[in-house]
Amino acid sequence: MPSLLIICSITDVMRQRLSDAFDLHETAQIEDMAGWLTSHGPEIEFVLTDGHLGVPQPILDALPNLQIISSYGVGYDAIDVDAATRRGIPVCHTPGVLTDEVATTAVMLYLALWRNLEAQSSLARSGRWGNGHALPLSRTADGRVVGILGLGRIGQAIAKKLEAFGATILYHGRTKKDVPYRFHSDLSEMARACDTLICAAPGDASTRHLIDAKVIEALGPEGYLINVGRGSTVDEDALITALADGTLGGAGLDVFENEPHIPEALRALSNVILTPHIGSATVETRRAMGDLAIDNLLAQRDGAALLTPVPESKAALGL
Ligand code: A2R
Repeated sequence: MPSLLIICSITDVMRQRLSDAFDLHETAQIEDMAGWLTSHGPEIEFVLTDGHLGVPQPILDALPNLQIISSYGVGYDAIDVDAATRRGIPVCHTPGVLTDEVATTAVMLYLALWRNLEAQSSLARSGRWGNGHALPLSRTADGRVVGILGLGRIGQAIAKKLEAFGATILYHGRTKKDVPYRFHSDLSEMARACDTLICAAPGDASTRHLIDAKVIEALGPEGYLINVGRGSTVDEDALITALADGTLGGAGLDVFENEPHIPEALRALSNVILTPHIGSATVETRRAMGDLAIDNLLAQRDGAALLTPVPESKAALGL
């Protein structure tokens, strides 16, 4: 059987399916990675990873016979697609199958922020309810103006779900789309016009710190920021300063600049909801993502057309 190097953590269902088709090698179980690569690197033709771990350069360099990198996620900023392309290696990802789940995560953070869910839940759990303890009224989540940065698959699914809450949708991106929402070519201007700014854009050089101090200030003391895209899109230091001094009302964050590290100063704030990058993390969606990531590996093994190569591989390698 062909050899597969697994860099990310996988579910038992995935391991079962993979072991029927490949000889599995998992980096988590290899003690001396450099030594192992020297002796086994040339055997590896297939790599499975995720959007967070990518393929570290020393590993990529030590796999001279690599045929494909299949990533278990939609974002692929941690993978050097250019380096892979130069060697004719396609990179595949799992777009579409996680769209609704990540959008639901954004809506969950949206509702939790506006209705002050974390503090209300803590009060209920504390046993102090009814003894004169009550929190100030929250603000309504209905009828808000929501600005979406990155109206792609996930951004559009968020817009659809928030329509049920009577939201007016604005969006900012590189291109104006044929959608019934108002386009803003200027992100700060959109931030000034909305109550909640939701980021669903990918992490790359073009989006790095796009949400900076100026955008955060434009969102304002009554505004909320939600990020389900990539941590690198937000200037985290500027965000922490603005949340601490009241320049920004609050934030719901599922992604961070230096995962899994979340700065202590951010964790200490009471006007934030923080989740550990769980956008797609449900049994059903992870199963669909795992299946698609494996189907891409099997297509490569069988010489069939790849199902979901990333756009850059598709264009450069004519897939
Ligand atoms: O190319 P456009 O105009 O459609 O905009 C894309 C937008 N985008 C940007 N917007 C503003 N400034 C940029 N520099 C920029 N670069 C990209 O992000 C597009 O509307 C959106 C991405 O949509 P999709 O490619 O359909 O990706 P999907 O499946 O919605 O996932 C988005 C990201 C992933 O890359 C992960 O980082 C995360 O959500 O899970």
